[in-house]
Amino acid sequence: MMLRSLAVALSLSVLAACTGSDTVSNRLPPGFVSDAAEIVAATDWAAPEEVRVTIADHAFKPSEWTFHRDRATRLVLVNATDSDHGLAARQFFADIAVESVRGGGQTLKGPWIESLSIPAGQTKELWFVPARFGAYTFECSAIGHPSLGERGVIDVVR
Ligand SMILES: [Cu+2]
Repeated sequence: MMLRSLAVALSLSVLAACTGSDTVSNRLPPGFVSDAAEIVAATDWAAPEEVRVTIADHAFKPSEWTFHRDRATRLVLVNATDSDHGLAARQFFADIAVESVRGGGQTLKGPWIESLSIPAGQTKELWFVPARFGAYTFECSAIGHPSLGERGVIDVVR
């Protein structure tokens, strides 16, 4: 019994480590949009296009997201579950210019993001500009969640 509790506690801490932080960088990660700061500065943030997504029942709803290149965008991620989730989308992150990540009582300024957490019951907002056209995949960064169906696709179009 003791061993079983220990194993559960360990696996929970591993999950927390994988989804528990936002990594916003002000130093260019390899392959990311190099002029992201300039793009953010030149963009009007008064009325960003909003895409709203809810995480529930082991899924992102909707799971197909369409964004418009060069448009100020606000991706609202609502975690309607009592567990932690995260957005893993490395190639998509490489192709956007990030204004900020908002939620949990704080605002993290970009211009580059490498990981995004959506803790239990919280709402996170990613304010960004898609800087390249592309078709991408994304998935939850919590271990085991993608295989339960927590994944999807992103298109950046004209
Ligand atoms: Cu998840």
